[in-house]
Amino acid sequence: MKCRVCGDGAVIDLRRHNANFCADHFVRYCRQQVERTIDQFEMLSPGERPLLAVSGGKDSLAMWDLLVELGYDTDGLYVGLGIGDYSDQAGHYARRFASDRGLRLVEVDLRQRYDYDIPTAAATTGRVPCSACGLSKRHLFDRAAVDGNYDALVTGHNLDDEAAVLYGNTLRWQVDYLQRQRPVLPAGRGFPRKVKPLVRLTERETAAYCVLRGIDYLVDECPMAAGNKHVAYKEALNGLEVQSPGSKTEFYFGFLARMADRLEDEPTNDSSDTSDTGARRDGPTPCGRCGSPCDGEICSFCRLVDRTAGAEPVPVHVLSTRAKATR
Ligand code: Q46
Ligand code: ZN
Ligand code: ZN
Repeated sequence: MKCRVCGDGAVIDLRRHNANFCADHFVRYCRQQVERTIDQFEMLSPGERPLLAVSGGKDSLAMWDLLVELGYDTDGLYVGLGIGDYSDQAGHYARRFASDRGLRLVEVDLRQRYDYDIPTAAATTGRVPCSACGLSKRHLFDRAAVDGNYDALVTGHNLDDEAAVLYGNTLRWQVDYLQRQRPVLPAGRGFPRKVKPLVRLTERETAAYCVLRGIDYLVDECPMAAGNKHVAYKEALNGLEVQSPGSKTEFYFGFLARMADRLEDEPTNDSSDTSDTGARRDGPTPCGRCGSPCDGEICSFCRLVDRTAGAEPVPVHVLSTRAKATR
């Protein structure tokens, strides 16, 4: 197996591109893919200062490394979700990455700052853990990006993530979600610009990038993700990809090129759900409690805090066992 560029021994084969790369040229390929995505979708301009949502996993740490390599002065934001050992380890990887490279990592710990954690919020409110988690993260990331005067909020969603979300939204014809499924959402109405520069790289590629760049990341999956529908969608798409390499790219980028604009003026099924699926944003009224944009008087984050803060902490294993049993 030889590198397509230099002919040296290759370390990775990318069937969807019908190409193999040596370590050097694979790293360059990743940078080029991210650079191309940033340019094509006008995500960031030279000199802009982004805030990156950091989880301690391969995607967000690869994203951080790539942004810094491309010259963006990028700070990270880590939210401590209180998901037992998983969160402890995630925080450790995020902190180590930042301190080894002299980068600035801002931290918000849900338990310390708001007196709740994700397992307890899910148990108290009856929400699916990922829904309580997505709502919390979205609120805190948006807030930090706006309050910190960052030019954009960056997330490390990769091609597998976006194709799986698209698959789920298409299965249910969630037009309102599909309308918002773009790699760039412009700033406005109190929200920051949101960008996803990693959408041309797959999970396998970001993992390989981390290994080749010497980036240590949390390999374990979140215990709350067991049975998550997105895991099933990813598996389905992986099956297709084996049969027909390039399917995920065609599905996602084909949607952006040929369908996203057409859906713009479609009437929606107007769900006010803000689960982590690309749902619409709340309306423009400032929340009476925290000032964030929201539909009613109090935003969904403040309502979540009201319902769960101070509740008896629920251990992770109770929730993850319950989630597996009910899915
Ligand atoms: S951390 Fe949170 Fe993910 Fe865990 S609870 Fe679900 S959403 S799976 S990215
Ligand atoms: Zn090479
Ligand atoms: Zn609020």
